[in-house]
This record gives sequence, C-alpha cells and structure tokens, in this order.
Amino acid sequence: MKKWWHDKVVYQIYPKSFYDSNGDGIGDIPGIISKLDYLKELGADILWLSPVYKSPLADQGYDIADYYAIDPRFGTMKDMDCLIAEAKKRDMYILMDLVVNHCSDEHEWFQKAVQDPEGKYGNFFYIEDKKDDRTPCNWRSYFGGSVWEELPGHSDKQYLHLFHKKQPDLNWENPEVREEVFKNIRWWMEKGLGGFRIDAIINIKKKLPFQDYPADRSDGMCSVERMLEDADGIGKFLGEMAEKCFHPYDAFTVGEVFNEKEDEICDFIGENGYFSSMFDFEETCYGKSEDGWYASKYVLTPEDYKKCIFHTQQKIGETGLISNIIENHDEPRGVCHYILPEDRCLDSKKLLAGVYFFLRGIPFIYQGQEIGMENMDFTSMEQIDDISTIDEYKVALNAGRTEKEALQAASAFSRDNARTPVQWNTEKNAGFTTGTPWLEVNPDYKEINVESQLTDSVSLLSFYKKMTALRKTQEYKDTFVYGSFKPYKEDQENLIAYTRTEEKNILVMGNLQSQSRNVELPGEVKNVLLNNQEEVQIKNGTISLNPYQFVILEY
Ligand code: TEU
Ligand code: CA
Repeated sequence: MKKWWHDKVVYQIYPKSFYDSNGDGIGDIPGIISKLDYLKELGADILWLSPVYKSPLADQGYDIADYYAIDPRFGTMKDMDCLIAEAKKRDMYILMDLVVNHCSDEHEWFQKAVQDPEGKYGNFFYIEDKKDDRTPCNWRSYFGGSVWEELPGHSDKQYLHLFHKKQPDLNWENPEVREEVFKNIRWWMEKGLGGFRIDAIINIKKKLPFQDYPADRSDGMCSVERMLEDADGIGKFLGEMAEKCFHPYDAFTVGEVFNEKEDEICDFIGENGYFSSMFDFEETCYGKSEDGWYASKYVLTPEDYKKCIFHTQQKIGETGLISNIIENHDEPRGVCHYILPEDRCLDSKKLLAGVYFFLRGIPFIYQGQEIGMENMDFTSMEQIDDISTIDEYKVALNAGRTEKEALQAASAFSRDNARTPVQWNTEKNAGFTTGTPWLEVNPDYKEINVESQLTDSVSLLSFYKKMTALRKTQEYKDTFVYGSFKPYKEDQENLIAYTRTEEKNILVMGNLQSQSRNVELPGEVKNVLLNNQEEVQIKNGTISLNPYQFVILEY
C-alpha cells in the first residue's frame, strides 16, 4: 500500500550546530525557522530534529530531563509550535527524536527514584542492591566503563545505564513506564508532528536476570551488543508502541536499529511493521573493530562501500523501505569516510551523493552534507566536546597507543566531525553565530559554504537540488521509489553501478577511480537523467566513463 512518506526526502538537523539566531553560540529553533526556505529549495520534505527537549546536554540532548518541555537554549514551546506551523505552510513535516531507552538523571522520575528507591519510581529504572561490592553483571557501557553506577546517596545500591551515567535506563518491563512513554508520544503527535526518529531503540529489551558474559577486552567486561543478541522479546514492546502511538496517526517513524536478524526485517519495516523504516548502518559499522576506534578502518575503499550497500539492498529486497545515509550526528563526514583521500574532489563527492541517493529506500541528508562538509582534523583533544570521543581516546591509550595515535583515531571517528557548525558563508564563524560558537568552526569554511554554492550552478549543493528534483519528477518517481534494485557489473572494481526497474529501466553508475573506463550498457540509452560532468560518451552500446564520472541513464 502506498504511504505519504514513501517518496519523501528527509533532512537531519542537529539544532545545536545548525544556525544561531541570538548570538549565544548555540543553534536554536528560531534559527531553523529562518532557514526553512533554504531547506525547501533544496528539496527536503521532512525535517528530523535531533533532541531539543529540556536537558542538561551531557550527551547533547540525548539525555532528556523533561519530555514535555523545550530546553531554553534551543527556544520555547511557542518556537516549536511555530516551527511545526511554518513547516506545514511549506508542505514540510517535522520529526522529533524519541529518546526513551533512557532519560536524564535530572529527570523528575530519577530524582524521585533516588529519594525513595523502594517507591513507585524506583521501579521506573533498574536499581539493584550491591552484593559483596559486586556489580550485577560485567557489561561495558557504550561510552566506557561499567553500565552500573552507585545510586546517589545509597552506597548499597546501583543503577543501570547502557550509555553515560547521566542516562539511566528506563525499565520497559514496567507497564507504567510504557504508558508514560506512549502518553508523551501521543501528546507530540497531537501537535501535528510527522513522526519520530527513534533513538537507540534496540536497547530497551535487556537479557534478564543480569548475568556476566565472557570478557571481550582486557578490562574484563563485555559489550552491550553481546547481551542484546540474547535479549528476546522486544517485539512485544515495539508492537504495542506502534499500535497505540504510531498507526493511529499514520506517523512516519524511523528506527535506529543495529544488527537486526534477517528474519526480523519484516517485523520491523514490513507492511504493518513496528516502524515505517530503519537506517542502513552496514557501511557505518564496516571495519569498526570491537577493540575500539584505534583498531578500526578509517576510510573504506570503493569496493568495501559497494559491498555494504549492495548487501543491505539485497537483504531488504521489497520488504520495505530502508533509510539510506552517508553520515549523521554520530559519524564522521561521509565524503571522508567513503572516499579515499587521493580520490576526494568535487566530482567524487557528487558521485558518492548520487550512488546512495538513488538506492531503493528513503534518502536522508545530514546538515552540511549538501555542501560537502569535511572532517575537522582535530589537532588536540581540547577541541573535542563529545563524551564518546573522550572515552575512545582513553581506550586507545590503555591499549598502549601513543598520544599521537590515540588522537588520530579520535579525530578520524569523532562524532564532533559532524557537529562542527554549519558553514553558511565566508563571514566570521562561517555565519553560524555572531557570538562564540559552542564548538569550533571548521577552518575550511572559506572554501566550503552555502552562500558560494548557492550561486554556483556546478556546486555540490546545486547537484543535490538536481537529485531531489529528479526523484520527484512525475515520470520517474515510481521507479525511484518502488523500482527493484539489481547490481550491475558488480565485479568491476571501483565501479558502483545498479539498475532500478519498475515502469522505467534506469541505470545508476559511478566510476570511483582516477582512470577512465568503458562499460557495456544493458540496452539502448533513451535519456540521460543526470550527469556530474559535461558530456556522456556512448558508442556501440558502450559508455566511456571519465574519472569520477557519475551518470543516471534511462534505457
Ligand atoms: O546512538 C546509539 C548508538 O548506539 C551509537 O550510535 C553510539 O552513539 C555510538 O556508538 C557512540 O560512538 C544514539 C544517538 O544517535 C547518539 O547520539 C546518542 O549518544 C545515543 O543514542 C544515546 O542516546
Ligand atoms: Ca542561540
């Protein structure tokens, strides 16, 4: 059945770094409102906002202190209502971030649990007695150290946090917790949201009772991911949430789901799935070592990248629509992660954009991606704010790496690569703020910024506009949305090519190398739908592709 969100393009906003309207150095909701026309022109239909709820911002808002309030640093509830209304006027939808695996330790529920661990709110969390000074299990939190932390004021008790200690996990086994969460979702949906992006959701089901797993590092602990493999039964929670909160509103929901098993795909994103869609993280995870960032692969080769995206496409098939990304607020910049340094140029940036954008699924654009923003090249840990990067730096040092090597790893993968302010123009602070930005602006803003690309017809930004426009053309729309995916000439190294077939036959291909090449075509070419260079050279059923050339052909 066709759904309203099938043919949409989503744009992710990380509000803190998007645009600052009042000079305090922090991006805000009025700043987003002032850029709506820019986003509309880009071709974005749905805007996903990373969290703007009241929060101590220990994990930049992924630690919520009040689900019914906007943090004053981001604006007011009136600003939020205004954003929803202004978006609507432009036929755009707003998605909020639903962060309900955990809340902030400053949330009233946790405060009450601390006051009275035996009372109603104690059961909103996982609070355990300390027995012989031991933790109930040896799981390592995502941000380092044990998942157990002493409950403030209770030296005999500890609480569970799979992420930071300022993010206590909510006890989803407790029906009262679920009702509170569902009430909040409905409250937001009533405001006219398009839906939600759903944070860290696979973590809500724990393997109980708590138990140790074999250690996977010398710290004697084991990753949470290992435990999740054994935690069956999440479907009950997710099904209940979909039925009570999402289906009645026809919401668009996209789950942050990792490591789903192949036989679960239909439950997650099939016709009546828990979510409308979920992200493809195969390429973001590829080459990441269990030992940490320092042991991981910094840049994927074209073949690595191709293998990942093709595998996901074939795994999902026609079961539903996966959400395709090259970056987000947790990842380094896509153009640095998936293009080798020697290949990185305007044409290869367009090529990468084109390759992921026309895969079967929903394309997501992360702020700054449309102008090709790059990693920061951090030269000191002082430039880094992110808790996860600070932990990974320590992990590298503990594993015996030098400070220089640890910094190199932190810099390559830091989530702050994606969180440096959006580069709007060549003015001070790249036009992001008139004050002092909360995180340093990337010094490359004189070369990479929105203003200069807006007036340049061959800029990356102009190319993104062509891509969104092409996906929306009446004639080709259904083929791009519903057409089946098939790899083309998969064994040709550094060629990333695939067909999309529905009413039309479309061939998408990019030559991700510094040499030209000839490729045999699957049929006679009727139309060139997109090209990142000046000419397309076709002769006798063969196309000659220049270095980094990308084309979309109808045949
Ligand atoms: O991320 C969940 C997650 O498991 C990882 O992507 C994690 O951020 C990464 O391993 C750390 O380097 C989500 C959010 O996207 C992230 O920003 C939050 O920090 C996290 O949940 C906690 O809410
Ligand atoms: Ca501000």
